[in-house]
This record gives sequence, structure tokens and C-alpha cells, in this order.
Amino acid sequence: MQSPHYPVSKHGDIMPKPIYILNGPNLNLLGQRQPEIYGHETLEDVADTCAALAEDLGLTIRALQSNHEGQLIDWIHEARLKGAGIIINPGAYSHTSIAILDALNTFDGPVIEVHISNIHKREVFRHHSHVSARADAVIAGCGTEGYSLALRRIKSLVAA
Ligand code: CA2
Repeated sequence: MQSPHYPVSKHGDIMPKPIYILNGPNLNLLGQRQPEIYGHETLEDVADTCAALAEDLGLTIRALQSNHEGQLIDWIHEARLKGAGIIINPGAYSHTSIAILDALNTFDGPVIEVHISNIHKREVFRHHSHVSARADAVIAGCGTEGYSLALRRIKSLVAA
């Protein structure tokens, strides 16, 4: 009998619920500006790397980016129904958005917060993240590799 928790592909295979990989404002410019802080990889490169790793791990991903707070919140709400976990780099909303924290608090699965740069080594206004109050793990300063690290960790958390 098929699990009611998993969608079924057109071939009849059970598809695991995706891990949502959400990126916030300005991260669409990754690889185009400030490589000394954010590196040379584009967000598309990051999504490709995550998709390949996810396949190795037996996971699926849904990688999304928006410059708009409300859109990120809508995707978190979508993940409540359709997602197994959330990896989120909220960008500057990390430091300002109680609304994103509230949305994440409605999500039952694991949440991992990723920052490409080490926010604690930067300006004081970047040191605090509202999202960290919900995150099961926080990865900062590992460059874009942080997304792969988060995917490996979330694999352990969804399996637990
Ligand atoms: O280190 C991170 O990943 C940040 O979340 C990135 C945010 C920043 O506001 C946070 O404090 C830390 C900024 C994203 C801006 O991304 C750009 C990428 C390339 C070029 C310009 C901006």
C-alpha cells in the first residue's frame, strides 16, 4: 500500500516530499557582485549542486529565490503541506523579519538556516538573526558549500 504522505510520479514511483531551499533578497545576484564575500558561484550553480547531491542522498529539492518577504512566507506555507524540510538563507530578512520567523514556527519539519558569509565576523547589525530562534541548525561562513552541508544534515534529520 502506498503511503498517503508521498506524492506518486507518473510512473507510479513514490516521490519523497521535497526539501525546500529558499533564498531571500539579492541572492539572485550571487556570483555577479562582491565575490570576495559571496564567492564566484551563481545561485543556479548552487541549485545544480544541491540537485545532484539530493539525488545521491535520495532526496528531492525545490530551490526558490525571491526578493519579496511575502513570497518567501507563501513558500514556507506551501512547505507546511508539501515539504519534508526547509533550508533557508533569508538574506537581510534574517536580521529584520519576525514575519518569516512566525511562518517558520508553523512548519513542523526540520529547518536549517544558511549564511554564505560569517555574519558574526561582519557588521554588528548582521550578528542577530530572528530566524535562528526557529532553526534546528545554523551554518555560516562556509561559502556556498553551506547549502550542501545543510542538505546532508537535513537528510539525517528527516530520517530520524
Ligand atoms: O551571508 C549570507 O548569506 C547573507 O544572508 C547574505 C545577505 C546578507 O544581508 C546577510 O547579512 C548575510 C545578502 C545577500 C546579498 O547577496 C548578494 C550576492 C551577490 C552580490 C550582491 C549581493
